[in-house]
Amino acid sequence: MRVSRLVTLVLVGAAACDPSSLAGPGGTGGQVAAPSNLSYTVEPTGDPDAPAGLVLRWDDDGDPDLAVWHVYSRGRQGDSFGLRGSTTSPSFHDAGIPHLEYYVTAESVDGDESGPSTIVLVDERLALPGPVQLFPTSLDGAVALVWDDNAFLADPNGFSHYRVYSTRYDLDANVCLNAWGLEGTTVAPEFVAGALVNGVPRCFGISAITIEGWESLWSPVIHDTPRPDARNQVLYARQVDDAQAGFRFWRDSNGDGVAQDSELGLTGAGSDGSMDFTLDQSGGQLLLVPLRAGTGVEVYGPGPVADLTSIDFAPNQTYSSAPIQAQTGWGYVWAMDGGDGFARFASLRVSHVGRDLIIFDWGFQTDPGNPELLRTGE
Ligand SMILES: [Ca+2]
Repeated sequence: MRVSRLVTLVLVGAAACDPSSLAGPGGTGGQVAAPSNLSYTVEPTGDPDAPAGLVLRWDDDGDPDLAVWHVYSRGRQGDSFGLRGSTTSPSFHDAGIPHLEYYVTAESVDGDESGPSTIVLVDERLALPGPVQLFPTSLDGAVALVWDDNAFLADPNGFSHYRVYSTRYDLDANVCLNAWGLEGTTVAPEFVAGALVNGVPRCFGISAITIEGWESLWSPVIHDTPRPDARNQVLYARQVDDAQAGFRFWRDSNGDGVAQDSELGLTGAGSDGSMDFTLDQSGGQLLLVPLRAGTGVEVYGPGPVADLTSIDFAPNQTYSSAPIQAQTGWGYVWAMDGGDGFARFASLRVSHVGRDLIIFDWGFQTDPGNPELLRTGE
């Protein structure tokens, strides 16, 4: 067996790269058909030049005469193909830097080898461009990341997903420590890295992955520090994560009529009718939807506002319970039932509208009936 394989490799080496001229010991006929639908997936590591390996897959035609498949590869065009391995599974894991080209043959129980499958070219040129810009937003115990979707736009059919990496940041040395780990993956160009410790800075970088597994260069690496704040509140659309889709400015849990810190800025389920509002995906927009009886909202002013503190006063008007579109940079004023015969007013400025979530700043006037909104909910 070993002798016949060596003879085969010599013949293959003389046969250049035309698949029809590649054959096993049994020639191109054989008792079993050549494998079909050979494809590959690269295993990304974070380093575009050093994938962890590659997985080949092909169809199992169920032929009872089939004994084993043989995988052949070569590292460069012009080299001869060599046997990379044999397997009884219709897949093959090749660890390390992948070779350039692969094909597979089938061998029958009688030792007859089929002709070759088509050759797959493992082409790192399929890799997408890295995201050109990455923007962090400090959150309470988390960091929200948004980046340019240029990798997806470069090849929507070849794009698979993004990988988000993070590591510790050394504030004194102003460097990201070399202990990068995978934070998560996402299809949308946005990600919230959660369960972070407030006051501890972290570095982040993003790569784009093709459907073959090719990894792009990274986005610029940035660092950010999560911190407790009444700004940069994240709310998800209820269709995406109902448990984090509801927001209530103030809930007087202890019934004393006073707004303690722990009663302010509460997130909960978007399906919970006691929340002030939820976020709803509708027709490609994200809508702020008042929930609780007595809660209404109106846009503040004729256009975007520079900051939350630009919303300094709740206009004397009717506040509608109708849904209203969340738009980046725009301000919103809320009126709510304080439960004591007086209204409560709140301000909200949307700083980011994504596909599945919004980020916003908010302020809440704790003084019953007072429409002054400059004081934030911190
Ligand atoms: Ca209270």
